[in-house]
Amino acid sequence: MIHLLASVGPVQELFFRDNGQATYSRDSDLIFLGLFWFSFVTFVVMMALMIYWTIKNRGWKKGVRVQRSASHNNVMELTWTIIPTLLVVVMFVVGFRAYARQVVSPDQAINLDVAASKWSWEITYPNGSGATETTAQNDVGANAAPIFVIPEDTPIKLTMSSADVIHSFWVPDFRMKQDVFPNRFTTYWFQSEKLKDMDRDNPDLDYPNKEHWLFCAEYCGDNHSEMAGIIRIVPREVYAGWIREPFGKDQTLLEIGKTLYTSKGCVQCHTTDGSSGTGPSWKDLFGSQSQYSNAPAWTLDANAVREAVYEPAAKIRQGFPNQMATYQGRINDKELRALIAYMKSISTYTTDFDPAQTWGDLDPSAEGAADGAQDSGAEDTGG
Ligand SMILES: [Cu+2]
Repeated sequence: MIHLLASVGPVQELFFRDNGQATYSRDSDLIFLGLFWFSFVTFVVMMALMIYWTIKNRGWKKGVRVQRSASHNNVMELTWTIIPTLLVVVMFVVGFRAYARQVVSPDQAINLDVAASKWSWEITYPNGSGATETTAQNDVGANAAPIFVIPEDTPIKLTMSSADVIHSFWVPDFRMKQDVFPNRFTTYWFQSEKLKDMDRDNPDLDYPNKEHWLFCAEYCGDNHSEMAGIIRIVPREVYAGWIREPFGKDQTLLEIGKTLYTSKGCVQCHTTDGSSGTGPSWKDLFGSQSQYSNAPAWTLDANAVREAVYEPAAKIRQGFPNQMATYQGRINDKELRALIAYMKSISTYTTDFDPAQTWGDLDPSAEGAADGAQDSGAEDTGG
């Protein structure tokens, strides 16, 4: 009935405006606006009747005797019990069905892992890659936000966990948020929309695309308001191509390191201009002599960086808290090398930095690995 009403153009425009993007954002909008307008109309009618009867039956007319009010009326009492009960049952059924659609993901959904940490979002794809692109610097507060590509018209299931405190995955366009906890998985699914040819949220891309902002909806510390990302819906063949080759072979390690610095969340604690942050600045860090509060001094070489990334508590830099979570399983070897290239490029203690080294240079015999990624990519986008 509600759906039938909502399909009439002007009625939809006035009462069921639908700006959502996920399959069930329509449910949410229908229920919210349906209840809103139902309450609005009920309120106006009841207030009008009350005022009318108050005036009509006022008891202070001179010479008119005030009537006793009725003490009991079975028909009326049954009516005002049964009708509201039925209305509440309808609200429950409609709401519960929409809720069930939100929480139960379809079997054929693509599974993606989401890791939240102070203060960034990471999505890990079936090929092991994360975001390979970010928004412009200063787009969200002082920082850039990672861009996550998602194939169009596909159910996507996110399995989420947090490395530190409670965060909340919130995409306003999808009308849903879900808390993300440490030591426990929560899930979230959405159906990406079908793209129309004229969809160009990002006009710089030469293919249709839709972009949805992702935020953290659970206050989680200093940079909570900058914990954002973009869900970019792209055509399936674009997604398949990206899964095959997340970073271009010709991209330099330096370029990729800069992207990863933001997309992996390093930017939230480490500056690159020497100013202080939660962790030491990367400016002039690589190759420098480091002082630790729980270990002897050490020259910060590639292995020291690796240890700091995968086992951050092993050596705590003097003057800094033991706050970093491990990036084991979240940054792979190649990505680490790209990050090191970036660190080298901004350190005066570096002697062996080659700015021309490319992603493809890292493994010249990558044929086998690339084929593997292609297989899993094709499998996952086929449905
Ligand atoms: Cu958060």
